[in-house]
Amino acid sequence: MGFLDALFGKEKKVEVPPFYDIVCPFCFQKFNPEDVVFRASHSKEDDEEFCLQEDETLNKYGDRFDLAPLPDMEAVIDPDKIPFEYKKYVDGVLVEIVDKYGIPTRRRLCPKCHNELPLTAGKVPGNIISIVGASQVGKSVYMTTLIHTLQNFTANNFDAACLPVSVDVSRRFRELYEDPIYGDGELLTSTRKTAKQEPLMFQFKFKNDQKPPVTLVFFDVAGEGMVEKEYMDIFAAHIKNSSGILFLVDPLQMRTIRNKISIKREDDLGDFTARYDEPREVIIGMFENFIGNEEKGKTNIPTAVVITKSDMLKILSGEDYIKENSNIFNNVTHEKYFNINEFENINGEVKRFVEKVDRAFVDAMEVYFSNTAYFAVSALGSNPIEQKIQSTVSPVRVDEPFLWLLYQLKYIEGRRI
Ligand SMILES: Nc1nc2c(ncn2[C@@H]2O[C@H](COP(=O)(O)OP(=O)(O)OP(=O)(O)O)[C@@H](O)[C@H]2O)c(=O)[nH]1
Ligand SMILES: [Mg+2]
Ligand SMILES: [Zn+2]
Repeated sequence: MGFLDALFGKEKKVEVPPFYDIVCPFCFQKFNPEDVVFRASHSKEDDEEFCLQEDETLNKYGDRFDLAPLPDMEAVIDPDKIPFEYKKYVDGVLVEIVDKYGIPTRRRLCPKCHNELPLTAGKVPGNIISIVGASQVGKSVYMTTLIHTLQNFTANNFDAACLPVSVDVSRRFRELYEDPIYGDGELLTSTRKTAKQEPLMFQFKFKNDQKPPVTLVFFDVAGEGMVEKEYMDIFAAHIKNSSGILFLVDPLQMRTIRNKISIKREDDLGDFTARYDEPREVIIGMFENFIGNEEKGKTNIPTAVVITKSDMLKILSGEDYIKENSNIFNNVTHEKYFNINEFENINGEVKRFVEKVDRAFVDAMEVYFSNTAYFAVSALGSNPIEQKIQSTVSPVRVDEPFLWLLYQLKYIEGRRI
């Protein structure tokens, strides 16, 4: 045993912090678990403090999404007013209080917006993964196939399980995303800016208890809002408090590629995005709203640049852009470890491709993001015709950028295989 080992004890225990800061998955403000407030679990008509009442804070939150005010509800209790012996802590986190009527409540609310927090908030590290990108780049479809793949394949490949945090999340994911795409072969309508954005939360839990679980918060933003100041005011907080960013770029939205593909397609029937914003505008929108305020005007949040709809690039193979036998078109499975050789190949190839077709975009990425890597995915595996998926959904490389983020966040190990 070496001198240092002897001094510090060989098995140096990793200190687990007693709690984690909570980032509210609704309004994205960050706070200490001690600062939560509670919703009473009952009401008393003759008590002004405990009668059913309007929750102005919660209504103000709903207002941003044009939601009608909610009916009167149970009182909000500030735990500061509760004596210590009436508070219950689990793993260092305040989880329950008993009110003056002796009735307990476990409904923890965000102090800033009064939405109810998930059970795990503050107990395990929460990681918001933001999916950003211009209008119609494929954010909603990608999120759907990514979550589907994580639940059905990836989790198992990494000795983990990926489960929705609540029955409500499970139902919403199935009804709004999974069933239309996997069941009916229908595409989704463009995500509306004004619709209330409820995050989809999943728990990625390793079978090895020593590894902390990861709470993943997916947020499906509306692309049309990404370049608008007002919309970004709300979402800047969310992106800023993310642990990782998936920055989606549609090759069909890059001018050079767009022209090439539209000539080559001739009378192919497949869908072709009509609306498009240059991906650089999304960076500028993000810069104005949060990156500009970061140290040195740069963000160090790991950011995966993900080229979507890679199936469309097949049309270009033969050109000097992409070879027919390119890695981009082959699905790969990362198992147990993040495969670093495979990663380096794809990162190099995709980055060279983007440099060729949109040098200015790569330059902008380099100026504002300090930790990036490049990927290419096809969420569907083929091009839909008239908003209908033609064959079974067969995603290509969809979980790779996500696994790179987990690797960057040190949840999984990387190996040269
Ligand atoms: N060829 C091909 N087309 C795709 C793929 N994924 C998405 N698309 C096409 O892109 C369109 C837009 O996808 P969405 O996921 O709805 O795009 P979005 O980024 O959520 O768009 P907004 O909600 O408007 O911001 C779909 O209707 C499909 O036509 C893919 O993997 N391959
Ligand atoms: Mg969408
Ligand atoms: Zn909140």
